[in-house]
Parts: sequence; structure tokens; C-alpha cells
Amino acid sequence: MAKKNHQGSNRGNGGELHQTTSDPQASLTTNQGVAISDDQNTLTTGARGPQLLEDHLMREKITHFDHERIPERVVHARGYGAHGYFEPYKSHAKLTKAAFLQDPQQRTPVFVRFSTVAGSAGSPDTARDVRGFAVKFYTSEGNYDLVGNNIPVFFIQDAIKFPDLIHSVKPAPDRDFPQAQSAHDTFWDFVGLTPESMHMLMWVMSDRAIPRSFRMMEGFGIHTFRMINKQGDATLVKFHWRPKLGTYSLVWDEAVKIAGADPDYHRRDLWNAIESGDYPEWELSVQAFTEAEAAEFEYDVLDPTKLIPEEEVPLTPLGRMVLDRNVENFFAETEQVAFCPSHVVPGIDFSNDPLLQGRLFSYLDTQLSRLGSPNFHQIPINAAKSGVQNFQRDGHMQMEVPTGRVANEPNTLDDGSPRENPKAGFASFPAEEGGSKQRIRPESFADHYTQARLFYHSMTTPEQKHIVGGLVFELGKCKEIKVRTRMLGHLRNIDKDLCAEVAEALGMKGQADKIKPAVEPMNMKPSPALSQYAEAPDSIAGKKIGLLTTSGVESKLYNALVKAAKQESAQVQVIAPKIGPLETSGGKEVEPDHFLSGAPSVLFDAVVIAPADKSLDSMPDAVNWLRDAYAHLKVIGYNGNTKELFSKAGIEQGADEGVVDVTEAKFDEFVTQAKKHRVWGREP
Ligand code: HDE
Repeated sequence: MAKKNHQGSNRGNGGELHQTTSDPQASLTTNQGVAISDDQNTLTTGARGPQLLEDHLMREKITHFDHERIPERVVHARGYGAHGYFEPYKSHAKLTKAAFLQDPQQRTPVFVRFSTVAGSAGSPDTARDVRGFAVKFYTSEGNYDLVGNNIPVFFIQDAIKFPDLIHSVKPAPDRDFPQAQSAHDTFWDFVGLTPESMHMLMWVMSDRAIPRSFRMMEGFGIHTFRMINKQGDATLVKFHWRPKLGTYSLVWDEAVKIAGADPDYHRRDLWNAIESGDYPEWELSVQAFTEAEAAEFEYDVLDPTKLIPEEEVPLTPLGRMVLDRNVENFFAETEQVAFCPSHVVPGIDFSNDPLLQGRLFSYLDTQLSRLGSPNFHQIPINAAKSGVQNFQRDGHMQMEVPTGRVANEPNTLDDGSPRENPKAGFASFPAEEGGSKQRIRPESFADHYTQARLFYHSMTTPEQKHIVGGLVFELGKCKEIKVRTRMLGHLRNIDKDLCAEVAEALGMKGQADKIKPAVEPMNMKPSPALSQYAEAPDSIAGKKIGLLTTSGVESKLYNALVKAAKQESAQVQVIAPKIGPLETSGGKEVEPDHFLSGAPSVLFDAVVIAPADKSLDSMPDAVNWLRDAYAHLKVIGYNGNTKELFSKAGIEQGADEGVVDVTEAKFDEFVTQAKKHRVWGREP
């Protein structure tokens, strides 16, 4: 016989825990609002008898669960979002009439989603890939979406090639691997046959494709857009986001190991920073130029595989964006947010960039299958805060109840009906266009190597080495010899030494295909602004210092490190062999943030190893911790108890300027070195 619980409902004989309430406000309900008496057991005939089809409570719950997933984004499936605001520094009325760029007192709410491109929604954050940088401005004139990437150029010049590009980088359709990787034959076969990709490939093989943090990433609108002012004058612009913390990257081996140690590395980093009130900030700028100036450049501003060096057209800062609020619910907000480059406001308009024009079609279209309804704009995260009034009606999941007899415009039956507004409404810039219909790439798009060379030549030596390393890794993963020799041929057109270094490392010296460029590449003046490290700020703001220690850690040292980090707006995390609380020499209890085997040194930007005794010496995890920190070019502080540990790791104390003795609890030198981000001289 089933027993009755205190509410009188049937309950199993096993004495299971039922978390019940008698408060109607706190009761679980069905989706129809009916209170549920038992959420642990399905309705059966007899305690051990068959389940009843009648059990509408169980069926409703399971049915909803069965349909919880929606299709992931066909690209940029893995992403993370946050809320914030944008405020202009001053009025930019000369450039644009867009309301959100007029008044420094006016904050515009924003929602941002960062993403990788190739991997599925569950793939690791640190894969080598382009990062999406999509911003939705909820302006007083409707939503404006600036849907950009962290790299200022793209692989292809015409949207019709996008499905091919993406199919080539996604897992091969027969075997469904590799996941979140461009290091495979189909990708390199395709891009090798697509010379316009060469410039972007240089970026993707560089450190830019393994960012340290979303907070330390630039963003770019890529295409040339137009800004239109009140007088109707147009200025061409390219959008740039600059992170306040500086632009930093991981090293490759670190990125690979983080993928296992913390696949959520980037989302955790953003979430933690916002939760702790350390709000990330970016500056929005434009490169602004006229049609006449554009005509003088050596490349076509409609070609999305080209950039304009900042030394040629400097940035005009417009304002700043701060992200200060995490989402309440990942699915409702980050997953359901729908960005579309076609979402523009009066004062911003498109150019004829053929990639942009294709995107203007694609995003609205993809939302229909991803979100399942033309009413996706009603989902709270997508809803314009300035309101929506029109006669579009019905459709799946209509959430509103439009009133009135009339659903057409013009009409004379409803005086309250909205009408078109020639004064304030969006009107396209009346660009003069003409010509015959054709499918043809402009001659002015034909130079595929000059800017790839510009990028390579603008890098510092370590950055160049990383590009070589990236290419060797990726091409080494390609099984087809013809794929490799073809790519070597392209590399030779970019830079002979680059080609020679990659060929040498692959063991394929002299095997580059001969590829005749459509247009002979030129030598442009190097642009230091393209390098992350040529002009990087000396800073550890927003970064993490890992302190590996044991119980009895010297209080003076611990306090001095915490103080030094705080002064630089960095964070200290304590790693100990065990997760239980430890005591400092002064008797203070410290909760370690991590236990040793759960937090390899790849998770920190700089490390201090200061145990109270020699117990770490016999722990292989501790030896690896140190060895990895050294190999990943990190600044390492150490105390007197670490001699044996260093010797086991094969590292000399004081081996270089980045291995710093902190025994006396003096962290000045450690901080000075850590601010340089990495000890580049340590690289082979
Ligand atoms: Fe996208 N892209 N894209 N893309 N893209 C999508 O829209 C597309 C391109 C970018 O966080 C899709 O909502 C085409 C360039 C970001 O939700 C889809 C072409 C740039 C995001 C789509 C491009 C981007 C997307 C898939 C070639 C940088 C993620 C899901 C013409 C300027 C937005 C979705 C988010 C997402 C199409 C190329 C950025 C299928 C056809 C260039 C940041 O519509």
C-alpha cells in the first residue's frame, strides 16, 4: 500500500525525500498554472504497476523537455553575451544623424555576444578561430546591430562563397570530425584554391585567433559603411572597437591545454569579471574618409579582404561601451538574441561591398529557421526598446494582441494608425548606380597578396614566429600533399622567407607550387598598429596571478602579493595541493581558489610559487605547473623553498629576467616583468 504524505498525496514506499510546500505562491505549477502535488513520481496503477497515459503532468513536463533545444547557429554557435551601455564622448552630428551618437549625456543600452565561428555550441572557447563581436544597440530610433569580428578582414569577397567556406571548415560530412578546427584538408584545400583568403589567413594563423580574453580583444565592422548627417552628406567609415585592457593573446600550447583544463575559459572570464564589478570597456572609433579619398587608395574599400592602415586614415574615437551586467538566463538572452547587419538606424547606411550585401539577406533568413518564427523580434532580448508599430500580423508564436479592425496602410478607418514618416524614417542614401548586369569580380579586388604581406611585415619577431608555427601546425595536419604544396606556393607570393621557414619545418623544402598572382604584389609600408605587441600597454590590469603554495604560507609574502596585484587591478588566485582551507604563517585562514590538479598554470597570466615547505617537490603536478608556466613564457616568482622543484622542472632560478626571486616579499620586479605580458626571449 502506498503511504500518504502530509499533503495527502501518494508517495513511494522507499521514503524518498519530497520537498513540499503548502504556500500556493511557492507551489510548482503546470504551464497552465495548476499547482502540482507530486513532482517525483509518475502516476501508476498500483505501486509497482504500469504507468498511465492519463498522467498529463508527466507528459507536459517531458514534452517540454523534449523540445528544449533549438537549432544552434549554423556559424558562431559557441558564444557568450552580456549587457551594458554605450555613451558617445561628444556629438558626432557632423558625421551622422544617428541619435545614439549625438549626446554624451545619453546612454544607449547594448547587448553584446562574443563567439567562435567554426565550433558547435559545446566546443572549447580557446580553439584557433575568428571571434565574433556582435553588438546590439537599443537606440531611441530602433535597434542598430554592429555585427563584427575580432579580425578586420574576411576570407572571401563575395557572399556566394560563404557556404563553401563554412562547409570546408566544419567537420567533414562523412566522418564528422574534426570539431572546432581549421587544421584539416577540406579547409586548406578550399582556401588554397581561393587566393583572396590569403590576407585573412595571415590573421587567423596569428595570435589574434587565440585571444587571452573577450575583454582583451579588438572588434571590427570589416565592411565599409556610410554615415549620413542631417544635411544628407555621406562619409565612408570603418568601425573599430578597442579594449581598454589592451589586446592580448594566449600561446598555442596554452590554448590547447586550456581547451581541456577549462573549455569555458572565455565565458568564465567574462562572467567573473562582470560579477566582481570589474566591467570591461571598449572604445568605438571609425576611420572616416570621403568617396574621393577612397578613390585614391591603392585598394578598393568595397573589398572586405583589405583594410586601411591606421597610419593612412587614423581612428576617430566616437564613444565607449561598458559591459556591466551578466545575463539572467543564457538561453532566453544569449541564445535567442538575433543579430542582423540589416538592422540599421537613420544616419548609418550600407556600401556595395558584395560580402555585406549578401549578409543583409542571410541573417534575417537564418533567424527564421533558428528561432522558428517571423516574430523573433518580440523575444525580449530582441525587442526594440523604442517600440514597434506596424501592420505585420500573425505567424507562429505571435506574442502580442494587436487591437483594432484595420491591418493595412494607408487607411481612413482608424485615425490612430501609424503612418510612414518621410522626415524621421530611414531613407537609403541616394547613391548613383549604373552598369550592365553581370557576374564578375571587379579588377580592383584582384590583388590578393599585398596586404597579406603587409600584415606579416608589420608583426614583431615573436608574432611572425607564431604565424609560422600556426601554419606548420595546420598544414602538418593536412594529409594531402597537394594541399600543402599549393599553400606553400601562396606563402611564397606573400613572403619568400615565410614560405621557406614553413617548408623547412614541414620537411618540404623546395616543394612550393608555382602560383602566378593575378596582380603582382606590392610592398606597403609596415603598419605597427596591426601588431598586438609593438605598441602593447605595459599592464596586468584584468589579468590573473596564480599563487601556488601550501599551508603555512608566509603572511608577509601573501599580503604583499595581494596588495601589489590590487594596485595594478589584477587578481590573485591561490592554488594549494588540497581545496580545504589553509593557514598562513600568521594564523589567517585562506580558502584556496583551486586545488593543484584542478588548476594547471595555463589558467594564469603570471605565477608565483611560494610553498611553506618542500612538499611540492614530490608532486608531479607541481613540477608540470612550473614547467608549463616557463614554457608558456610566463613571469615566475619563487621563494627559497623551491630549489628542488625548479631542478626537477629543469629550470634554473634566475634563468632570465622573468624568473624572479620574491623571497623577501618584494614584488616590484615581478610586477614590472609581468606587465610585459610574456618573456618573449624565452622562445626558441
Ligand atoms: Fe556572419 N553569419 N556571415 N559574418 N556572423 C551569422 O547569423 C554570414 C560574416 C558574424 O552572436 C549567421 O544569427 C554570411 C562576416 C557574427 O549571434 C548567418 C557571411 C562577419 C555572427 C551569417 C557572413 C560576420 C554571425 C549565423 C558572408 C564579420 C554571430 C547565425 C557574406 C563582419 C552573431 C546568425 C551572434 C552569424 C551569415 C560573414 C560576423 C548564417 C552569409 C564578414 C559576429 O546569418
